[in-house]
Amino acid sequence: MKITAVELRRVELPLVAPFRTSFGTQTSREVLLVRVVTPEAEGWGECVAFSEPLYSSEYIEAAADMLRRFLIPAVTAHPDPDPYRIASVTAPFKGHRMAKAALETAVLDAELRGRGVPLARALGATRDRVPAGVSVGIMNSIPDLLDTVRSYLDEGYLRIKLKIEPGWDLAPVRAVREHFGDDVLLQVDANAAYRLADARQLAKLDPFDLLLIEQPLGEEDLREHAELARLLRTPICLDESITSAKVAVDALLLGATSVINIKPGRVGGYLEAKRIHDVCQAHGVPVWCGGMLETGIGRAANVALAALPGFTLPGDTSASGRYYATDITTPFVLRDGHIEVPNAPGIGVEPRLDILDDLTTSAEVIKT
Ligand code: SMG
Ligand code: MG
Repeated sequence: MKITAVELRRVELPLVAPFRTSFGTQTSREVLLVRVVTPEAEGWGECVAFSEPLYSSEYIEAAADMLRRFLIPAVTAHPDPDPYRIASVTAPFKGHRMAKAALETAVLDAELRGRGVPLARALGATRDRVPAGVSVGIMNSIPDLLDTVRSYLDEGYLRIKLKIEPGWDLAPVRAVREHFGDDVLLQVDANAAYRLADARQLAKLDPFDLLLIEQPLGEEDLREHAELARLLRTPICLDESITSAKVAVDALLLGATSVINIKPGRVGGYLEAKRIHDVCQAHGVPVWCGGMLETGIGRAANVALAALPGFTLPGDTSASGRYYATDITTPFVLRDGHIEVPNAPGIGVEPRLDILDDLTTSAEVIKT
């Protein structure tokens, strides 16, 4: 494989509605895209880092710097930067998994397009559509929340995830259960907003039969999550803490988690994400595909991953319209509560260049 150029492009898309979590409110999404050019094809990768290091330590400006100064030079200097070799080429540079994932995905996309192979097939997908869940932000009031949940259920979403934080946990869960019943697949996500001392409060969620509670404690609190798991009936599902297949195995063996949210960006790419899927599947541990408000580029790849057989719970793989009035690819739509898996080569979608150009805030091409 030969890479002739790599483009780093930053775009900004307004969100259809503000999205509030325990760590902040977002009204637009700034995205870093990586485009890899080879003689045979072009490939795209979306870096899932946010503008600020509030979800995790990574942020867009750092990812761009990392790519420009270290990752792209190392990969393009390699005589044969095969996608399956990228992770070992970038391994000497510590951390920055979201930056690494974006580059690996772009190279993988280019390679698969060159060979005419869809990403879903390359990863071992067994389905042509995936069930869609939706993540619902913290709202100003319970009536606002109920209106929002009602409209998502009306659209056909098959699972609701409520963002929670201290002061917004029991009341929203109770209200949603009371209004929409016990059959709704319901889970909550704290984005690390609690401490082990909050175990009693979190145990009050037990009677509501939630699928899981996502990342109640801090990213590095594996032992505390294991302790908390012993105090709750609701299964714990780690998100932020799971940064690799190795950490996933450690967390499972410690009893810190019994379900895993797989986000390819957080773990360094789709190949590592598949490893987590494989080890979880072998041990009967359910996994689902997380979301980072991706554009159609990142969403296409996530949906391909979510079509693997071990993804037994609906993911945060919502339709494009949940986030953006205008997406940079043909929008993903909800049909019967499901999203179709792209079956064209590579990630299977093309950016709409006119829209992409309109939303671009900066671009740089690194020639090799
Ligand atoms: O892409 O639908 C999406 C967002 C899903 O809640 C979501 N993601 O912790 O799982 C998570 C959050 C991280 C982003 S919050 C701005
Ligand atoms: Mg989460």
